[in-house]
Amino acid sequence: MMDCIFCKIANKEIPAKFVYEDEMVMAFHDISPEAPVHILVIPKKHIASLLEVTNEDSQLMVNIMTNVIPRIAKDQGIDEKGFRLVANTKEDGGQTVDHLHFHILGGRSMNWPPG
Ligand code: IU
Repeated sequence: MMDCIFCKIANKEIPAKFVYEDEMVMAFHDISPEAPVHILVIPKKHIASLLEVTNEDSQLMVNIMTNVIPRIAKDQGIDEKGFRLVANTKEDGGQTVDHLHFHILGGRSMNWPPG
C-alpha cells in the first residue's frame, strides 16, 4: 500500500525504533507511548485490520501470538508482571492506522474497562 505509514515503516522508508524483525513481522516502539513499555507488532504484509486476516495468514498469526509477543515481553522485562495486548479494530475500536497492529502495553498496572 503506497500511502500506508506502517508499510513505509516495515519497508524502512520511515525510521522507527525497532525491537524485533523476522521475515513476516516487525515490532517497534510506539511514537506516542501510553505506558512505560509500548510496542507495536505489525505484519510486513499490508492487512488493513484484524477483520481482513484470512486463512492464508494463519502461519503469520501463530508466529505473532506464540513467538513474537512472548519474546518481546521477555526482552522488555514485562513477562513476569504481565502486560496488555490490544488490537483496536476499525472505527468503534479506535483504530487510527489501517494496517493491522498489536499494541503491547506494560510496565504499569492497567485499568479496566478501557475508555
Ligand atoms: P491505533 O490502534 O490505530 O489507534 O494505534 C496506532 C498507533 O500507532 C498509535 O498508538 C500511534 O501512536 C502509533 N503510531 C506510531 O507509532 N508511529 C506513527 O508514525 C504513527 C502512529 I502515524
